[in-house]
Amino acid sequence: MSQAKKIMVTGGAGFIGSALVRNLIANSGYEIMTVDALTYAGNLASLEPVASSPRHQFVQADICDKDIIAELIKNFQPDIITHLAAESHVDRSIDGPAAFIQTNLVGTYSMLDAAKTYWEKLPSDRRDQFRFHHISTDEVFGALGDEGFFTEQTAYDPRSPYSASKAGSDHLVRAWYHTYGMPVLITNCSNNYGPYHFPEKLIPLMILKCLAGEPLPIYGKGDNVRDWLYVDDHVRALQNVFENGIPGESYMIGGNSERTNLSIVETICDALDTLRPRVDNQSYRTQISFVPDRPGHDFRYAIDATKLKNNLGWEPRESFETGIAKTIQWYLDNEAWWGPIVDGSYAGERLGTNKV
Ligand code: NAD
Ligand code: TDX
Repeated sequence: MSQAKKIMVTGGAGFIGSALVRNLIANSGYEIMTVDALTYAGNLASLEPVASSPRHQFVQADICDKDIIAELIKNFQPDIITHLAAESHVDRSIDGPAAFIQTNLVGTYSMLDAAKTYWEKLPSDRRDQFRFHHISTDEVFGALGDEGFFTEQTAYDPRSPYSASKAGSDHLVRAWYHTYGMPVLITNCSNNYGPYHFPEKLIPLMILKCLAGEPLPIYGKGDNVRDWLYVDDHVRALQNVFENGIPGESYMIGGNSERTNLSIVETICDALDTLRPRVDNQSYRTQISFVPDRPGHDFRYAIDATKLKNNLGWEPRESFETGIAKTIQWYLDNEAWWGPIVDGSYAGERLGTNKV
């Protein structure tokens, strides 16, 4: 019997990485090593469902530490590296860009360098099969107006410290393909949402602020648009790409679910009015509060995922309505996961004003 294929997942204690690990352990035969520094955004509780699996191991390590990463790769002998570790919150990048430059740029370089040293020494059949899959964002393409979509051909035009650092990391990954021939893949996805999402991002933040009876801070007029992708649809796309994608190519992943921020918050309020009515029977919409805009706020993101659909047969399964219903119910049922975050160092205060 042939050995199970091995995947190293960086950032696997984060929101998307942990969804990838949980899904792969539940639905495939892969053996997985999760590598994560456990920053404020990493949470071992998100890996609880796979904690007893003999096919999963967790290692706490910083991707910027090239020697440790090289050692981990050499010992584990992965067939695939999926690279998700990053600083991921735009607002934090406005207040403190340094960590974004360090992890997203220096850390990605460190991963590429360690992966190349390993890949070059593999026997030729395993060398050809090896994949380095870099997980990136649609934010590298800048902002859209009312019309149009991002495609694989869209020119890079990042505007925030976060998106600039992700754009730089994409360029590094592509350079390792063109210069050294390393078999890389890049995916650029839109805004994810779903269970285990750290409550500083729009959707989980609004759900928990509703429940806490706090104001719901909407930046500007709430008319900015995002294309929402349910996280389990995203991880199905990631598996499809690292199994079937063509090295050197990139793939856009989107949810076909454009919504204004205000409509997202109103949807959450209306759902909670039914599922968990306020004691005073007022609507949660009364908590909506318009606050000064995010500096440099990109107006609209929207993805054309035709390439992924036509070439690899992927489409999202969740509509926004089904995905948001599952997400809200998950937060109502899983205070054991978010309670310690809210009670801990994270205060849910406004970030991204460049005043901290
Ligand atoms: P997240 O912030 O929830 O998780 C990031 C994880 O990386 C955390 O577990 C953290 O501990 C870990 N990490 C951070 N710095 C590290 C370091 N130096 N060494 C090792 N581990 C480190 O992020 P996410 O939302 O799960 O995003 C995952 C990836 O997907 C990121 O690369 C992000 O840029 C990209 N992405 C996210 C979205 C989204 O909507 N969440 C959309 C597009 C792309
Ligand atoms: O309190 C808020 N009020 C508000 O109006 C917050 C936190 C956000 N917003 C707005 C800003 C954005 O237009 O909601 C929208 C979504 O904001 P975030 O959840 O912070 O996500 P965004 O900035 O769009 O970036 C996300 O999607 C792309 C992820 O955090 C990135 O990692 C990913 O690359």
